Amino acid sequence: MDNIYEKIALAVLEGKKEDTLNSVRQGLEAGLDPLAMITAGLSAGLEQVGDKFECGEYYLPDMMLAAEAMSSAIDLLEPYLETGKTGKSVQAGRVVIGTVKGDLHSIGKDIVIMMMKAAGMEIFDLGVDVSPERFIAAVEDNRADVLGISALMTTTISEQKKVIDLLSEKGLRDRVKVIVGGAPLSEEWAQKIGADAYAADAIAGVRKIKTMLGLT
Ligand code: B12
Repeated sequence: MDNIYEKIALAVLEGKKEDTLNSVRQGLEAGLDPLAMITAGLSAGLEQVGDKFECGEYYLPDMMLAAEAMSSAIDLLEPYLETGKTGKSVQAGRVVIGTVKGDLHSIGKDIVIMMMKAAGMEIFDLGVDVSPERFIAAVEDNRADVLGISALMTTTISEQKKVIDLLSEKGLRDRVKVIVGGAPLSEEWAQKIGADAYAADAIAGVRKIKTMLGLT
């Protein structure tokens, strides 16, 4: 079974979409947990892609191919996750979520969204490259309980602070819980910018939201 995770990771690393999809299908047939395929297979492969990009072994097109392979596999897995986890959907919070301005990374956010939906939360996905003003307008318009802010680059995480500062400026800070996420972040960063919570991954994110909303 470990072998399938390795095959999935390798297919992502090599940017081979069809191989990735075939290995994931194989995993489903073998009864592997879809979430484990995401974490131990797809994400593990993408992590290595990031490392290779950082040391100059991979270029942008390599990273794009890997991202495309991963996104297709996530689309394939989504229905299995949603039905597998909760069965009946229970409303458990209204969440506005997006990736900050200047940042086009969507994969992590989309996994978080999938897990939130599986937990019965209502999601308002703003996509990527979202300005502070759009975040704030969406919080107001959708009467959000929670605002999720994703940022994947050291050069864009400061945008998270801008969103939280604007919330305070508009007098909305007490109305909504803010959770931040993204690979370069830390608990310390979240505290420094005045977020209510930080989560290192999608599962922790859902757990923290439930705790913040008093649902557990
Ligand atoms: C795939 C990828 C891309 C794809 C993105 C495709 C897409 N649709 O998302 C493409 C090819 C477009 C891309 C472009 C670029 N990228 Co890029 N990319 C990556 C890569 C390899 C993987 C990111 C990813 O999807 N990880 C997998 C997911 C599952 O993990 P995750 O995003 O961390 O999300 C999890 C948690 O963080 C958390 N989480 C995330 N968000 C949130 C939000 C909330 C609310 C919560 C609770 C939790 C949470 O939960 C998620 C699931 O568990 C990373 C390397 C890395 N190790 O991160 C580089 C990386 C982020 N990219 C990098 C760079 C430099 C770029 C470019 C500037 C390259 C260039 N020269 O153009 C551009 C920037 C474009 C832009 N303006 O945004 C650098 C950033 C360096 C830095 N400054 O910090 C990295 C770190 C690579 C590296 N090692 O150098 N990239």
